[in-house]
Amino acid sequence: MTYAQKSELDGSGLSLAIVVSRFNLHVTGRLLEGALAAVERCGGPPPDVFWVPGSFEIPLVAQRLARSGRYHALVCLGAVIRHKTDHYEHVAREAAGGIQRVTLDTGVPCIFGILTTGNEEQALERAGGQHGNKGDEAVQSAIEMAVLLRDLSSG
Ligand code: INI
Repeated sequence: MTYAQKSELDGSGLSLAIVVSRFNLHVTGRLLEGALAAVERCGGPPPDVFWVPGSFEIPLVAQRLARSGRYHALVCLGAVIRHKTDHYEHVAREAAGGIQRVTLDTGVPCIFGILTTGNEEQALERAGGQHGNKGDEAVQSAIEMAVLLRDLSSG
């Protein structure tokens, strides 16, 4: 069994799309920056970027893009932050479930790069702060999955 180190990830020849939520833009903009930097570092072509109003809307656009056949993997970015009501719970649950459903229905890996945090500080810590950048990590997962599925198809 081999385990590819992150530095070995090779994004060349992979077509990626990023679906990113405008809600909590001060966080999601940083996730997108991290994601774009990761694609470039891994040698991938610039991904197509699609903005949606909120994380709840991500699965529908991901479904359309996955069905298009144009992409090896999708990266879904958002920031769901807890507030006083339970609205947060519904958005987070439906976004996660919808993204996984698109993955399993289409066979195109859709990476869950949506932060779900108890407050804004925790979100910023994971969007280029002391806990790294989950946008960057999401791209690494997307490339790893795209390469794995390509290898499985050719084997
Ligand atoms: N969308 C988010 O991406 N993050 C949130 O924290 C959030 N909260 O908490 O309300 C949020 N709501 C909007 C939602 O995604 C939809 O855009 C909206 O409900 C319209 O369908």
